[in-house]
Amino acid sequence: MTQMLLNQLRQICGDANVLTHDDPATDLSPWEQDWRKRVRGRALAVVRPGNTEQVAAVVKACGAAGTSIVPQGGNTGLVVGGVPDDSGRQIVLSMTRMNAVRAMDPANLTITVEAGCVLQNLQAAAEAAGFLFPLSLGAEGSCTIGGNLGTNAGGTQVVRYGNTRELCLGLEVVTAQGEIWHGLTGLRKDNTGYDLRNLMIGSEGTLGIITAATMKLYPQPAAQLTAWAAVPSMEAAVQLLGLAHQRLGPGLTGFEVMGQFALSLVDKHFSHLRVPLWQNNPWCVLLENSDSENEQHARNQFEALLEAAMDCGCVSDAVVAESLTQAKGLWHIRESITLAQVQEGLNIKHDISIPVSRIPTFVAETDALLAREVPGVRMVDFGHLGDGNLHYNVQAPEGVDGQAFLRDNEDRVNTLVFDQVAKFNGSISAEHGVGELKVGKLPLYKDPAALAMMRAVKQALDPQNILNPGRVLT
Ligand code: FAD
Ligand code: 2HG
Ligand code: ZN
Repeated sequence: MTQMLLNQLRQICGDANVLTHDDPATDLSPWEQDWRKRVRGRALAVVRPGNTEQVAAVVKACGAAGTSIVPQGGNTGLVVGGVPDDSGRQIVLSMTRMNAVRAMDPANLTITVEAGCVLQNLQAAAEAAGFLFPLSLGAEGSCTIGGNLGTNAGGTQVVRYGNTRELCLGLEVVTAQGEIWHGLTGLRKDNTGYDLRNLMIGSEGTLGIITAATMKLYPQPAAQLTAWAAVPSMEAAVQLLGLAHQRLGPGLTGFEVMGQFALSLVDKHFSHLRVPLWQNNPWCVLLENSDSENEQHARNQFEALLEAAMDCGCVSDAVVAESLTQAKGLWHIRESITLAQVQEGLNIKHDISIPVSRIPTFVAETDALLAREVPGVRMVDFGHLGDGNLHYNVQAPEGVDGQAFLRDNEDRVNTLVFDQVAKFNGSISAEHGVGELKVGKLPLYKDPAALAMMRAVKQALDPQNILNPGRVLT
């Protein structure tokens, strides 16, 4: 039966695009291991379709054989959602060969790309045509638009442009039955029934396989400036955010907060990056101003904002990047925190959202609870403060082995943090998704009526449970 399925898959996609463990020269670990190296699965095969019809035929063949499918893009997900389990019976459907830009419609301000298109290539295609595709995140050199849609990724421009969902106008999807939904309309208005596009986005490969998407384009800003500000407290950071909204309006395209310990890890592991102002300040903020007039206008606005912020005491020191290279350098420091944390050792990640106004109290209270529960624990706090989204990550105490720390503490640390998140009316996953990592916790924190509707949707669209089983819902 298994051999019959593999033969069918080879007929559909070609021998070279069905990789199995039978060939000792083929290393499947890039598809079987998650980015954080927390889980190593074992696939029956890695299948790499080249077009939508092949995806549909693969799904039909797998459905007939009762074999489940794990869709995968760049495999940069952080919640164990895109790698197979260890049964050796699932196939990984790698979308990376489907990476074409299919169409550009400048008048409609849209671009249509295949799901395996790497985010950076989509940004570059938009730029080459004189437009901006604003989705931006640290993994943009390897994540794909299919994975971004699958997880409804956020990133650093959400404060102005929204999550991936807000950037999408149409989808092409292969259903669990192997049918093709041709939904690449590019329409900004369409009230003909249930919103299937938004249902698919953020479903983490459990409801359908996204094969292509029509995404929104924006005019490029006339000028873009970046500032790095030291702030004396999280309260001050929130105050600065309010001022930035007031003074910059829609020009505010990025507002990131970074805690001192998070920056110290970048300094320790990537000392060549020259992190500014971190040593004497508990928090730093990275702000971006995208101006529709010109650079001088942007600079004047920024300087006026920082002056006002210093007057009211919410900024203690600041630098404004003098060039694009300097600005990129500042962003690179911000995007290096995740990698610096990897260098420091295994850690417990929390990707949470809380109403912005309540973040300072949340952090103060939860830091104190954690310090009492796990003495010596080191907090790697950073993230998208403009969206109320914190990466509230917990690193083992100095000198404690990461593996042992996770084994002894992960569950109770998660429970402590998630209980606090619930108390503050927040979400236990702001932008990374649920995957397998949070699937056990979701029923404890999601509204029961919402959870029941989610189960009903899954049952209706994928009654055989062949699309990414065990992720999002169990
Ligand atoms: P994968 O990891 O391959 O898959 C992710 C999920 O989507 C899986 O459940 C998979 O089954 C599903 N999927 C993949 N392709 C499809 C498809 N075609 N159809 C249906 N389902 C599919 N996330 C943020 O939101 N904001 C950030 O700022 C951010 N920064 C990151 C920085 C780093 C250094 C890293 C490593 C990750 C970061 N992420 C961030 C997490 C990650 O979610 C994103 O990188 C990205 O959205 C995942 O895309 P991918 O192509 O790698 O997807
Ligand atoms: C980011 O904002 C990513 O850099 C990764 O979402 C967050 O490493 C993390 O916890
Ligand atoms: Zn993030």
